Amino acid sequence: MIRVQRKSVWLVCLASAALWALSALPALGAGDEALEQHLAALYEGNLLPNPDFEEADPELSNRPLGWSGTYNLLDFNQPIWDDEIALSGSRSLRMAAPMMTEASWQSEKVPVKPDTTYRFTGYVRTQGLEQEKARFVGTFLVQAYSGDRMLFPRPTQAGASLEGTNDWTRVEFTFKTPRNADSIQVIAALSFSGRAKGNVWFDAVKLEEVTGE
Ligand SMILES: [Ca+2]
Repeated sequence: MIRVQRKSVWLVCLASAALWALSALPALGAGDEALEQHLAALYEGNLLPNPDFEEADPELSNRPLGWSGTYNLLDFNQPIWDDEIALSGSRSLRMAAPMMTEASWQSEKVPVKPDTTYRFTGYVRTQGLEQEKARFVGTFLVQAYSGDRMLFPRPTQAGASLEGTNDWTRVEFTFKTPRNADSIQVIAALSFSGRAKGNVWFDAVKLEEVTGE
């Protein structure tokens, strides 16, 4: 009898410890080595402007420097420079779409070398993201250009799609630029080639040349 009671006490202790551990979960990022390393080296060799979306455009103080979002009057989607939810610093890019639409944020075109391998890394968070026959939703894509001409394939490369509700998720891929490419645009997409609705956030993006790997 006494043994059983001791066992029960142990179980209660274990359950309490488990609950305490859950309530004391560290903030996102702490203990995530890949994320910590990514944030610490975010500006090292990064070709993208304003990669953590903290800096305002000096011409338009309510817009992030180097990035623009699509807005469709019919579908009421809103590109939002979010100052409440962020992975790094205090800002992120958000696309809020109450109705099915095709919408994304895009970077300026950044110069790249042709026939060269690059790596893209960024983070996505989604809330109630639903899609309708879209090729890509809730992810990042890259598109290569020769001057003003968009090169095939379109897009050049894309990350895995995220649907539904997800906490900050890493999206990473490498790609080789086409032989005649001279610039790359990064697309942070609610949806691409098809429609979606819901909320999606983007933060901490990096485009870097892959050397010596
Ligand atoms: Ca940020």
